[in-house]
Amino acid sequence: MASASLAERLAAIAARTDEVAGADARQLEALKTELLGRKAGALTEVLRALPSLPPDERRAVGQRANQVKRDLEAAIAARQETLASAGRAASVDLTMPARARWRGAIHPVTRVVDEICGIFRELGFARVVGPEAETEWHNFYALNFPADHPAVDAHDTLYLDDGVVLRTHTSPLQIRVMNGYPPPIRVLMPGTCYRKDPFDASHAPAFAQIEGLAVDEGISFVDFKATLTWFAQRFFRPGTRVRFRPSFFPFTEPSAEVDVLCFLCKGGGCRVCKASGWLEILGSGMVHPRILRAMGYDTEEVTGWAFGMGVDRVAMLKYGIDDIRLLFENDLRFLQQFAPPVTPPTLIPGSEGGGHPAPGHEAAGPTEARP
Ligand code: 2NL
Repeated sequence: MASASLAERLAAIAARTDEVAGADARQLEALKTELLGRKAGALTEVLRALPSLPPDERRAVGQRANQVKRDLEAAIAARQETLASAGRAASVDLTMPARARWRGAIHPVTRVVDEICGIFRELGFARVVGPEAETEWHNFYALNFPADHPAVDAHDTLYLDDGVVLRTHTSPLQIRVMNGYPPPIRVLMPGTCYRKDPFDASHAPAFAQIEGLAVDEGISFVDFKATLTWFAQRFFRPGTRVRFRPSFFPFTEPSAEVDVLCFLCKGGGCRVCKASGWLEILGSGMVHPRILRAMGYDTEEVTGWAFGMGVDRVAMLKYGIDDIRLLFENDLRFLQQFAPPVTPPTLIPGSEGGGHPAPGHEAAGPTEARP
């Protein structure tokens, strides 16, 4: 009887399901074609023959055939997944050492600028930035430079055009602030400045400067000395000895250079302080009344003080860097030394002992340089 033979063929097909579990990828493909193939698969042929059965048998055999088909398909899918994950596992070497994380670092000059701005921020100083291409007027004449001052010479200054220079200091920005705002003024101005200088261990044609300016009614020489002394002790260390040495700048009167006691030799004299025992950190003074008057301020009421600092030099002192060119070369081996320390792994309570640190929490050690 046709129905008996269809049921037998179904039973034979169902018995082959066990073969699936042990098949390799090629055998699995062959089994799929042989049993489930659309054209001549054994099961496909059984399903195709169903309409020849009497209705009562057709229903029972049909249900059985669909069950066998679902079982076969599930077994084949499971075997395919097992084979695929075994392939993935074979390509991972779990004994390989972990790759160190690349940690970004803040440039030492940026760090020093941020630190200085942070210290003055506590006193209410705002941070201001401005143009690097400046008019000769803002860069020199508004600052009380005489026209025959050597700095105005094309020998020292990079001229972009007639009357336009690459700023040689950040002071022109102070002029822009005083021109634009009434007192009280408390500003800090970090920025790159340019001079026709050689590029050697102690000079660079582009350098970082930071200037500070305080202008208000009744600002005195005492405010000036006290603020800069407080700053030096915050920036270097508490108790740092500070001295004000008389000096000259066209834009301040009186003017002073500020030194701190050499923190390397404690004043005894060494290579870094050139045997003087003191380190010069900035130039400063009371803003020249001629500048304040040109800004329209009444100098009977309004006074001010200002300072300018070479940030490259101070960063070099702070971090013991002996060649300014290192600050410009962007050599990752140099910059990596300013990366923050690796965060120690966080222990989850109860997980102490054994196990490897999480990725990114490897013990400190040489870090692979990967930009
Ligand atoms: C130095 C000296 C200094 C200033 C900069 C300044 C700006 C205005 C008015 C008055 Cl608008 N002063 N700035 C004052 C004294 C010194 O810089 O050796 N810098 C590296």
